[in-house]
Amino acid sequence: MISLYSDLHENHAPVFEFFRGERVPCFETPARAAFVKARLLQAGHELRPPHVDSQAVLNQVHSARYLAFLESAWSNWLALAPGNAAQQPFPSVWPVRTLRSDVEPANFVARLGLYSMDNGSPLSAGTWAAAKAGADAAASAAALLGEGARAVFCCSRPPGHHAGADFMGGYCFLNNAAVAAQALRNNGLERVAVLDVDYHHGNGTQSIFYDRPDVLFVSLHGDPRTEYPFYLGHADETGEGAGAGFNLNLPLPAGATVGAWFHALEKACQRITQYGAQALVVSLGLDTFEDDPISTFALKLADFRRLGQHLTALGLPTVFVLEGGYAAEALGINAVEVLDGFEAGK
Ligand code: SP5
Ligand code: ZN
Repeated sequence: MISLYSDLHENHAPVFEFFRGERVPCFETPARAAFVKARLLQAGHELRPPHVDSQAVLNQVHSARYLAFLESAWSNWLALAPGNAAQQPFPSVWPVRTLRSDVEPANFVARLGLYSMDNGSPLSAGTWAAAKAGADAAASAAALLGEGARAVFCCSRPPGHHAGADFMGGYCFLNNAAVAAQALRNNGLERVAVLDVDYHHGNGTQSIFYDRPDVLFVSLHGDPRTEYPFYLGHADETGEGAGAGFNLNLPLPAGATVGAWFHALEKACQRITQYGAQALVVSLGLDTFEDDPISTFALKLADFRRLGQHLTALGLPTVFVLEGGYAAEALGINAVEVLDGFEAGK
């Protein structure tokens, strides 16, 4: 399987996040993708750089003002104070309910809050370049499928599935899975399915396609009553308008068994088959792993191979996009196990 990889991800190096009011080391690190890259090479996978500019597709899935903000954010932050290069900015105020989000403030931190769902996605010097390289990988993967590839893996970070049309969050800035799905649509496929198996609900991807029947979004994840992102991902979210019936959430309680997880996966796969998807985008989060430091599911190495086998049985051209997974050393082994399970079939 071809894997797409760019060193530019290293330039997005978040230092801290917040946990219960304390600054703690950020779980989303450059080492994550380095471990995956190393394991891909060790297992004999071919690595290529992204070769397609995603800008036109980004303009379809994200708002113009959000993209303009994100691209200029670091230079605007540096312009605020001479010492800012050594600090990473966090938002501290958000336009929740009754407050206006249509008027963009001039104040940088106020704009950061306008375009953020949490204070857990620190910006760094290379955030735009890293995120753009990930989006380019997603667009490149779609192009390779158009040329006949059976499957392509985007070994990219930061992840993307929490990023909505006009906001960042959950370590995510640009929604790579949405870029892949939209690029496949642009290539002429009529029905594309996104299957999100990250521990956390893919709120950004869901919201981008919520009113559209041409991209089915299916997600299995920790129940948002107790798990991040908390404010989306319930079973009663089924789509709206023309998209009614084209969104399927399969939340599982924190601590759910591996058996329950695979039962939900089977339901997800049945829905994708019934939909008649012509291609599949997998938001491949591996934070369902038993040793993940921020999650509560219990998948083991062999379960990731089994996941790959279930996905290949769908018989669809498939783009895999790396999302979460914070047991960094195991991440590469687990990710490649999914890909090898997919390639080996049943
Ligand atoms: C892409 C992705 O997986 N994003 C996840 C973002 C989660 N952010 C909130 C993390 C909360 C961490 N809680 C730490 C619990 C440690 N016991
Ligand atoms: Zn996650």
